[in-house]
Amino acid sequence: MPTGGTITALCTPAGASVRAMIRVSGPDVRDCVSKLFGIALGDRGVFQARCEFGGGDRDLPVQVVWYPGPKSYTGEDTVEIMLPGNRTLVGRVIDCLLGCDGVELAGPGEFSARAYLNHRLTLQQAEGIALRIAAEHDDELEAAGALLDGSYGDQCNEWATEITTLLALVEAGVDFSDQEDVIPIAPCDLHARLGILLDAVVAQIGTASGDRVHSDLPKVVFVGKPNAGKSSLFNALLGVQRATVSDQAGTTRDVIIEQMDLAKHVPGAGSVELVDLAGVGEAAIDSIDASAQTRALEVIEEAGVILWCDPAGVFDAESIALPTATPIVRVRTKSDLPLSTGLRTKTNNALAVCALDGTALGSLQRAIADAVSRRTGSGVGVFVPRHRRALIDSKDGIDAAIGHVDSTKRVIEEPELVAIGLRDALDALGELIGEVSPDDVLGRVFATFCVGK
Ligand SMILES: Nc1nc2c(ncn2[C@@H]2O[C@H](COP(=O)(O)OP(=O)(O)O)[C@@H](O)[C@H]2O)c(=O)[nH]1
Ligand SMILES: [Mg+2]
Repeated sequence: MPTGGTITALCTPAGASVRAMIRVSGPDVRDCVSKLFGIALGDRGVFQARCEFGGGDRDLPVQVVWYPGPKSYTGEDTVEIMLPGNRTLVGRVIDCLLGCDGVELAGPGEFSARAYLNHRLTLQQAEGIALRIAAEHDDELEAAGALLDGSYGDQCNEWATEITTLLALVEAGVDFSDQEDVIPIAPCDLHARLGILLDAVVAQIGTASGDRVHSDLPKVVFVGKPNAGKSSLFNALLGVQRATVSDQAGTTRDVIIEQMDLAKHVPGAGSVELVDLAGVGEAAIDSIDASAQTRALEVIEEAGVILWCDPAGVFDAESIALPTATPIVRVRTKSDLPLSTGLRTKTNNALAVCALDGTALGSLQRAIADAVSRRTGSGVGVFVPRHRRALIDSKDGIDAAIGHVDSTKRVIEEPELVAIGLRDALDALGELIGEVSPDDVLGRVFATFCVGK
């Protein structure tokens, strides 16, 4: 990472705008500003100036905001030059700046990199800035905020502290294994604390872990009364007659799962599993229907996204108990049929679709893609690949550690193996928050565990 010289770049988007901002940062800022604008920079402040181009026959009023180091974004002497957002003018001012001794064009992210190197930003805050700039959705902005205000870093630190503590206790058990009466931590306590940790990390990653899910694809589940048109819509989305459609209530009795690639219709979206179910919310017509309904309710609990199908457009929450945390897309099925008079003006925020002629199936696919991203976008780690990898590695380590703890035993039988898993988990988190030294671990042994006892 190059440091030392003075760098400059346009910080606002290229193109026409009311205002553009050019930033200059580094040791030559004072000289450069005094040469170009005739300003002697003293205390932090805002200066009105003129920038002369070429022979002095034309000049441009600019505003110069001066941030002496180290209390600037980069930690170095910095000015921000405000000028009309015109490509040619911006180009001329930057040319003038580059004409000053020691000034070069900044590389991508170089201002933030300097801020990081000068301890003005943590790595996570720098990532937060990048994420905020690139954010297209509210949840990305929220995640960027959590990186920037440090709350995400605090969270990772808490996990690392807990792992460090547990590691210390487990290693204390190894070191004092010849002393029968010394049990730093009981297997059931360790198991419980690791379980809490694992759940928290898994929630942050945004998908369930290990054997708890068979497929990583989000399950998009069709929910509604018999004859709501669920199976027809399921077939229409897949483009094949997969599920049996009939006007007889209770036709669908099995759980039918098919994969659908949303990317074909929604750029950037992934694949999902469509799950067609028996209708629920009405009295069972026979014992097979009763067990199909019970199974359906179980699947609904596990849904990633619920498509709530109702041809009447009523969406009576009393009729079906739906999980509160799952994103729901309200689908008014059979949109070719008129609504009953009283409901005609009431849309209930539902998406009106018709399985027979394909009306609004594209909108439905986009709605599904949005709901899926809401579902998986629960954690910051989801948006920053480096974090996601580190969190998954950390999760794997905790998983491995738990695998070696038998909570029914009095002592931990394979503390070395537990410790290896915890070390892996800690190393991975360490990548996010900065190194955790072995001294740290040692310190905690003596802080939390009384050897003399
Ligand atoms: N007019 C109309 N009828 C539909 C539509 N979708 C389904 N149906 C009919 O509604 C009845 C029940 O459909 P089905 O998909 O089996 O409903 P399910 O019980 O919810 O799976 C069948 O007779 C379908 O032909 C639609 O969009 N428009
Ligand atoms: Mg059906």
